[in-house]
Parts: sequence; structure tokens; C-alpha cells
Amino acid sequence: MNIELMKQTIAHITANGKGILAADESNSTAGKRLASIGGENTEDNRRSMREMFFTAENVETYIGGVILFDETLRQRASTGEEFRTMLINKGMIPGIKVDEGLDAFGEQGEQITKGLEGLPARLPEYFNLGARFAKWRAVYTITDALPTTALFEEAANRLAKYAKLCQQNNIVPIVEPEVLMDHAVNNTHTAQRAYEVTSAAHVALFKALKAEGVVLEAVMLKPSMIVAGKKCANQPSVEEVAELTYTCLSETVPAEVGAVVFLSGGQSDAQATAHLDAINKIADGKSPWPMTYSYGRALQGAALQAWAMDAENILSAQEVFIIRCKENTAAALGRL
Ligand code: 5MM
Repeated sequence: MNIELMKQTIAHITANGKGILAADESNSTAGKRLASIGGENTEDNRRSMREMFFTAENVETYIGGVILFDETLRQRASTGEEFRTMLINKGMIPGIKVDEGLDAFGEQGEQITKGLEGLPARLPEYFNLGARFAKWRAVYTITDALPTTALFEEAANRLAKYAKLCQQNNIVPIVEPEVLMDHAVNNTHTAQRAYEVTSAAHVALFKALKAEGVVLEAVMLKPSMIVAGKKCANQPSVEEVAELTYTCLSETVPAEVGAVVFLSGGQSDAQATAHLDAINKIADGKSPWPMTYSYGRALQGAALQAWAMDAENILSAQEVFIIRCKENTAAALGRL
């Protein structure tokens, strides 16, 4: 196990307020993104969508790593160049989503992430393809009764097993416990309830990581910010979200952890950026870990709308994307 290599991977990804582009939508999620702009879900269209983001001018100034779906890690750009080579040559480290989506869990409508089967065989191949970090996402639905204790434990155990396997292959694991703010049925919870659930998820996760012998210096945590459910009548201010989020992290995330890379989780672009900035302003450079972004929708959404599947719009869509990257990098330094 080469801990130094993994620490270098994290240092590169998060240097100078850089963040991560989460472009690892599975083919079905990529299809939803394309459908929202009138595109068909074909391999060519998925290639064009990814190529637009990866070739944006100066993207490497802001983006240190890109999480890819399996198809994209193996795919070539329209020029014939492999996407993974293109990213590496520009100075962006390729990462790979290794979970294989969600299964039903228990009797109360919860879901558990699958993908451990076969993972030991897949990881060496991903390393050879250039991936130096990976991602596994667990999801938690909030009600007064959920998540169940069983889900907290099982999700944490699977995250820990995945993380250990990654490190054995010199791949930095991103562990992502996503507390959902916009579940189809339950989205009225308060920010206080999100705080309780997020704290409990972190406590279970770090207990499992420790039990599995995972080296925390070579882990990136991808947490949710502490927000209220989308339909909660009492929405917290930017300062309240930042205070709750930073307090939760300070209480539950060991100082050794390599980096904190937030997900956006369906927040508006402006909210995701303002919250990141406010969190870093509170920390004032004194947090034990860099706190940056690993956004999917909050980086790509506006640019996709600007592109609208029309090649003539690519340059202007890339400009929209770069503004989102630039603002989030400023926010990761608390300098928006
Ligand atoms: C980019 O979307 C990722 C993969 O989603 P699916 O498995 O549903 O296709 C997702 O895991 C993403 O990396 C995180 O949720 C963060 O993205 P957001 O959009 O929440 O910033």
C-alpha cells in the first residue's frame, strides 16, 4: 500500500481551492440529463456531453479530479484521444465510480448500495486505466423514524469494505454518505433533523472505517451539507447551514481525514456555492481538512441548458461551466 501516492493524489485534487467534477452519472442518469435538453441517450451523445466539459478552456485551473463512469474511463473523445489520457495530460486526475447502484433494503423503503461483488478484480484494472481515486455513494432517506439503525450499520460496513479494497490498490476512496434533501416522498424534514441524521451516519461510518483498518489520511469524505428538506416550511439561512455543517463535521470527522469534498445534492447552483463559501469563512483556514466541492448538477446543470444539444452553443456553454468552476474554487477558499 503506497500511502504517499494516495496523499499526493488528494493534495493534487484539492490544491489552491480546486475541486472535483462529478461526471460519473450512470448511463440511466446521463439519459435523464440528456432528455432534459431534448437529447437521446446514445453513446455518442454521452461522449459529446463529457467532451464539452473536459475540453473547456482552463478547466484544469479549477478542477483537480474528475469522477468518471466506467464507459467514460474507456471511451475516446471525437478526436480519437482517450478521455483518460486527455484528462491526465491536462493535469486532472481521473477517478471512477465503482458502486453499482441501489438495492431495496428492509421493509421501510430504504435503499442500500451494491457493488462489492467482483470489486477486488475490477480495482487493479481501474488503476491500470489511470484511475487514482474512486467513489461509492450510500443514500439515507429522512423521516422521523428513518434511517434505521440497520441501514446506518450496513451502509457504513459496505463503505468501509470498499475503502479498504481501494487502498490496497493505491486508489483513494471517496466515501459518500448522502443524506437526501429531496426524496420523492419525504422532503419536509428540518435542518436540525438533517444534522442528527448526518452526524449519526458519520459516526457509524468512521467506526466502520476504523474497524476495517482504513488509513484516514488517504480517504476523502463526500458529505451532504446540512440543509432542510426541499419542502420544509422553515428553510435555514446560508449562515445557519454553514454553522450546522461545520459543527457537524468538527464533531464527527477525525482530523486525519485527507479532504472533505461536498456533494451538491440538488441545491441550486447559487446555494451550493454560497454554502461552501460560508462554511470556509467560518473555518477561516483552520479546519484540519481542505473543504472543497465534488459537484455534479451544481457544476453541469446550467451549462447543459446552455448547450441544448446544439454544437453552435458549445463555446458559450463552456463559458457558463467555467464560471461555475471558478466561483466554487473561490468558495472553497472562502473568498467568494
Ligand atoms: C453525478 O451523479 C453521480 C452518480 O449518480 P447515479 O449513480 O445516480 O447515476 C452522483 O453520485 C454524484 O456524484 C453525487 O450525488 C454528487 O452529485 P450532486 O449532483 O449531488 O452534486
